[in-house]
Amino acid sequence: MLVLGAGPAGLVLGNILVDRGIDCVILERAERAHVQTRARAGFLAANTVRILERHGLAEGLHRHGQTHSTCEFRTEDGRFRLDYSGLGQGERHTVYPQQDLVTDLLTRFLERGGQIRFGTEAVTVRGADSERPEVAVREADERPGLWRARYVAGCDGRHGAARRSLPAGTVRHHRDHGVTWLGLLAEAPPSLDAVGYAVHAQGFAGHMARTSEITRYYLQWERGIPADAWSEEQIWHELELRMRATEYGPLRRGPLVQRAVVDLESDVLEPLRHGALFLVGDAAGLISPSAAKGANLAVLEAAILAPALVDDLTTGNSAGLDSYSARCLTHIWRAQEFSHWMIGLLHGPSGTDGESGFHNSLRRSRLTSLRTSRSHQDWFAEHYVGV
Ligand code: RFL
Repeated sequence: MLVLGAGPAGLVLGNILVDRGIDCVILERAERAHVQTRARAGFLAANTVRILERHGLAEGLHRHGQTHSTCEFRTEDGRFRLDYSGLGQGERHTVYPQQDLVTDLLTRFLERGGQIRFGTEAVTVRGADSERPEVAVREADERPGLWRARYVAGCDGRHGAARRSLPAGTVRHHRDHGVTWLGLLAEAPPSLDAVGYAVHAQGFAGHMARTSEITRYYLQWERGIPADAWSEEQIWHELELRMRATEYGPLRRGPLVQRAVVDLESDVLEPLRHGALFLVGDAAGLISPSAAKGANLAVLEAAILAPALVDDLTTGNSAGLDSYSARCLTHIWRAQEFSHWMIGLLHGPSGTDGESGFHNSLRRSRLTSLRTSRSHQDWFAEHYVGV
């Protein structure tokens, strides 16, 4: 079995396969240090934690992660909080930085006897319609190489080799939401004990804890402007303005140690299986970070694919592989729907969404409904923390 990419998808898949005795090699383009320090997600859904527990992969997140269940909305009509542990299915998030999860998964994979080749870039997947597909690679020393396996899992993200190797006729549903965020990591403790969503005439601002010393902030950003265009002082000033710090308290400032411009885009590929090639995680579908679903979907899809591969490779039962694409697409589209709804909740009009007054009033009405309607809050909680 060949797995392309050592992100959450590839490492969860690799761990389950190796644990079940399947011979599995992960090919990873980056070096180990890079993979273990790439800061991205942090909010793990309750179901993600259950999956990781079931496969003996949750020790680190239980030891160092923090449970979290409150979000706060700050708008022109005041602020309100939702404690979603008392709503919907009564579930919580676990906050655990993605790079720490990836480090745990990698350590466990190697302990279980899995093989991983860092610095090895998959270039193309050939022969997916055969019983012996092959992956052409660029090895760490730049020399070309070739790997063969019964199956290939494309867990190599949106720009990976799996996507580039898909046959004609693969459908890619794509949406550019017309909104851009500046993602920031501050070396500063969280400023509030909740996820903060600020809706402001100047644009959206967000606050999300990562650890007791690191906080993620987001600032809605003009597309095309580079991440370093503003000074730290300008950024903190804008965050405080949009988060209404004069009314609700100052932000705890610290050096901004990471800045990344993220154009909010979504796509879904259909189908997710092409013969012996399977798409998993961001390679299967990209989801905007507005509802923190990407890493959770990646883990879920890997946990659906792994037992199906084990069944096929050990007993010849291919039913799980046959239904992989349809099963995952159901989850992916539900997450996309919620994520899309969140974008509408948090932003002003964009692109072709039409006249601003109409859109703004809709958004305000949506927020009022969320503040006042218990059934709307239950719906929100179920989708916000679930995948
Ligand atoms: P990854 O994590 O991108 O890993 C893919 C791996 O494949 C390697 N690779 C290749 N290897 C070999 N050959 C090639 N040709 C290759 N091309 C690429 C890469 O080096 C990498 O190691 O994909 P995966 O595993 O599918 O996991 C997806 C998640 O990483 C992603 O969805 C999340 O980070 C999205 N996301 C969030 N998701 C959440 O669930 N909760 C969050 O709070 C959250 N916050 C975020 C996020 C994404 C963000 N960005 C950067 C868009 C916050 C941000 C700012």
